[in-house]
Amino acid sequence: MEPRKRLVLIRPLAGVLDSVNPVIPIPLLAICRHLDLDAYDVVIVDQRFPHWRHRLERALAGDVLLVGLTCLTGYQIHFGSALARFVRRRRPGVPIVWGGVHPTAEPLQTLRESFVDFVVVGEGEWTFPELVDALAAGIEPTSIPGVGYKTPGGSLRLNPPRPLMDISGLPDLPYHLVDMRAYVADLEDAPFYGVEGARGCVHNCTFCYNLGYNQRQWRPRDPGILADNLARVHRDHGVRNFFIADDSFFVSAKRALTFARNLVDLGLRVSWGTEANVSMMARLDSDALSLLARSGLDFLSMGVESGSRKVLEFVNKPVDLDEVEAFNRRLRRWPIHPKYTFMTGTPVESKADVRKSVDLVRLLLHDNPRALIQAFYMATPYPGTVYLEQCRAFGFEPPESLAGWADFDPFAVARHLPWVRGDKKQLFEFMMYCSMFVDGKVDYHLSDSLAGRLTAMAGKAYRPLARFRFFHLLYRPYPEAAAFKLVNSAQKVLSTVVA
Ligand code: B12
Ligand code: SF4
Repeated sequence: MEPRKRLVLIRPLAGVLDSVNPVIPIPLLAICRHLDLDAYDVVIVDQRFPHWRHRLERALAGDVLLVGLTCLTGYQIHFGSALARFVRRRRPGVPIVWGGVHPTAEPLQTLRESFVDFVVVGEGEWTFPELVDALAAGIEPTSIPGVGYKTPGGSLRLNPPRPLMDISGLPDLPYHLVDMRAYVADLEDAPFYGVEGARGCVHNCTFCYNLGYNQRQWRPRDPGILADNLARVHRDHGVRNFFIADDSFFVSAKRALTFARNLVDLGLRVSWGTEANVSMMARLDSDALSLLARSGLDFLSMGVESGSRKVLEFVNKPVDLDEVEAFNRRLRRWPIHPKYTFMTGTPVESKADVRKSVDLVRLLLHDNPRALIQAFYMATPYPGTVYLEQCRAFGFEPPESLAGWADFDPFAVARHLPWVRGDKKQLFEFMMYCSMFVDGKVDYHLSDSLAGRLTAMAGKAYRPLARFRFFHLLYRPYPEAAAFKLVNSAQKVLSTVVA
């Protein structure tokens, strides 16, 4: 038998706090689902763990066929680029493949870089194995849908896109390719992200990647297969709390309830959470909500985004604020945490709009003691979104290179947004930072690691002051911002030090 060629797959760090609660590298495991593992030796290197460099160096010393990196827009570009340069220096002849949400949205810009040889656009389950086989056989991937490459003359080519997959029968991730203990060791309370229930969404909020990426098509996995997936992870790895990493879980109420019924029938003592849309949840009757609670549904992350109808209209968010208030009150009967996401910083937003969001948060937290809010992240014009085009009309100019997108993280994007200046900048940044501490989310979501516990303790101590400031919109002066900014500016420094 021929010795197996090695595929080195890297999950770059996505920020200095990214390793606090390491989430299993779903994209990298997903692309190995249909790979011939008898023919290839896969080594996954996760930069969130301290031994990553040693592991990468050892992996690169073998018979390496290619190195693959996954990348979102934002800080992960800093770290991914530094890692790709490192690989290029160590093993100049080894092809480097980039995939993920960012290379999908900006394939040609990504491919232009000297440390990128191929990009995979969209889903990689089939494209990646085909690319791997082509490279192993020394064949140019000119006819593989979803691949971008450089011609020998140096011009950039994008093959036609690959149609979206049918994921109904999608098998479990090949969990054995990572050391699962590293991802579940700290998960006493925090949920394990590592199970996919569906892809896509039927809505088209302007700021979301979905319209471009999933073309508004919602594709579910079979509810029985999904329940069995949870059962296997529970049995084999002792995981008790799950986050089902979807964009929108409850598009089909019938399927969601079948899944819940399956969990109950399996007798699993697990808890789970996922993303949901308030109006879809509000349609469910009491029997349905009771069944969900019995199946272990512990939290629902639901996008509200703003308390201002003007802002909601601008971003095309399908939210009825009266329905949100009513559903939040109704949900009190069940032991389910509603977790609302908000954002701030859109070009049409005034202080009066922000005040409406604050008032809504006060009401939601008051009416349901289990309610939590997500931090008010700065609305970010991600590539491939309609929101980016809306922002252009307000003077925003998108970056023209891969490196330019590295700052496109909610914590760093402000300097690219011409309307976020002076008083508004202070207001929006205040909302982002202060909102992290107004409820119990730091206790609820951080892992049991030392870093997680220390962050939770600091957050708890700051909470009374944060609440007072937040609900009175006391955003000037805001000296605490300096501490947050220090953490952010460490990103760039760290990315140059690590590679
Ligand atoms: C789980 C999740 C998280 C986790 C883990 C993120 C991480 N960095 O690992 C947590 C909670 C930490 C998180 C945080 C954030 N997230 Co998030 N998250 C998700 C979520 C719900 C699932 C991701 C996932 O695993 N999908 C399933 C996998 C299989 O799909 P995939 O990643 O697209 O991978 C496929 C292809 O892209 C391709 N592929 C991917 N990588 C590679 C590599 C190679 C070599 C190849 C060949 C192919 C390939 O093949 C895969 C299989 O088909 C997505 C939404 C979604 N449903 O995808 C948002 C999403 C990725 N998050 C998003 C955002 C904005 C954030 C935050 C900035 C949110 C915030 N406001 O703070 C932060 C910071 C993220 C960061 N910098 O790391 C955006 C990204 C937008 C963008 N342009 O990058 C998304 C798309 C949500 C959205 N609706 O816009 N997130
Ligand atoms: S409802 Fe959520 S997932 Fe769907 S388009 Fe809007 S933001 Fe994206």
